Amino acid sequence: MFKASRILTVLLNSNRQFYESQISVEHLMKSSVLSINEEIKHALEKQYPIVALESTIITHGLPYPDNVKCAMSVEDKIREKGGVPATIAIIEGRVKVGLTPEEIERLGDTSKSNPIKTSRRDIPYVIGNKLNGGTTVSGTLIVANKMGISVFATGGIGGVHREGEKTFDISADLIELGRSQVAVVSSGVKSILDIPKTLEYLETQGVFVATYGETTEFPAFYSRSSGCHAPYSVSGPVEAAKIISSSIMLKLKSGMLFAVPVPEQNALDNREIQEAIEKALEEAKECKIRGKQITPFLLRKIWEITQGKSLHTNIALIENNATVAAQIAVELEKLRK
Ligand code: PSU
Ligand code: MN
Repeated sequence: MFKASRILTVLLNSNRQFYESQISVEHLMKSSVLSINEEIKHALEKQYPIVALESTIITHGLPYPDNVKCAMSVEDKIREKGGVPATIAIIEGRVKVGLTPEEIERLGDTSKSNPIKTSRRDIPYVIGNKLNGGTTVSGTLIVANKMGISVFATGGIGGVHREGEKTFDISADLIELGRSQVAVVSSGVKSILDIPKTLEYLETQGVFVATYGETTEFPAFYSRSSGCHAPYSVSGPVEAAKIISSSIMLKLKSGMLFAVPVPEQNALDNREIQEAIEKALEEAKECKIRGKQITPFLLRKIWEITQGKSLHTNIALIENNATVAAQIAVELEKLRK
């Protein structure tokens, strides 16, 4: 009896958390900084399995028009599995949850939209000046968390950069993951970063990290192996959903990272990609590229060096992560009902 009432209290609290986030969202909407499209509003109300998507991939990660094509195909992958995609971006100073195809096209044509790569610290500037912003993983996590969206798909998250101990270049993604009740599905982090330090930092921030599938080897984005191991490995969407649900019930309020290796047929040869990365890093050093410019710079260089191969792999892994995220979101909603 005692046990049952305790469980009920926990359940009520987790429901309350959902309503609390709704109340603050209503407040935000009145202030006109937030705009949720009708499909997402309906999905939130009905508790459909929503998957959040970031938009820096569109504005700074991939070149136009591949970026637009990719953003659309990723949404399709989510729908195919019964999920509802919510691409998040800032358009003319309003945070948009769920973009129309026209909005994706307009934002993606970056020579016209002039988007700002938007992490937490950039949000007030972009909104205050009514600009366009591609939200990074950290920027998107803030919005998804406020909306009560529990699953989020992307390609790769930011991390601790190589020589981070000297430069202090640690992505805001890691800190935001530590304080958002959202599960991110990604292909790990790129080996342009320091993967062991990134994993250590995630542990410090209290982020649950697991690989998805048979292995515990943490994937390195373009390739399936990094030589580093994640603390856990989950077998599939049902297990992932149970773990996410436990975190929500306990109101841990910290994020989770499910690292999905790029599908075998799309993986790049480890040596080839390492060479491309080394070359790109050298060029970045020569050109004195720093701060928020470094990730987009390296992505572009690697794409040039591999003659477009890395771009193909990048798109394939995002699509695959979207499929996995939708499957997890579907299982999670089953547990909530
Ligand atoms: N990794 C990619 N493609 C990307 C990014 C990372 O393979 O587009 C973007 C994501 O939006 C991520 C951001 O959140 O870069 C991290 O940037 P920084 O390292 O400046 O925090
Ligand atoms: Mn940085």
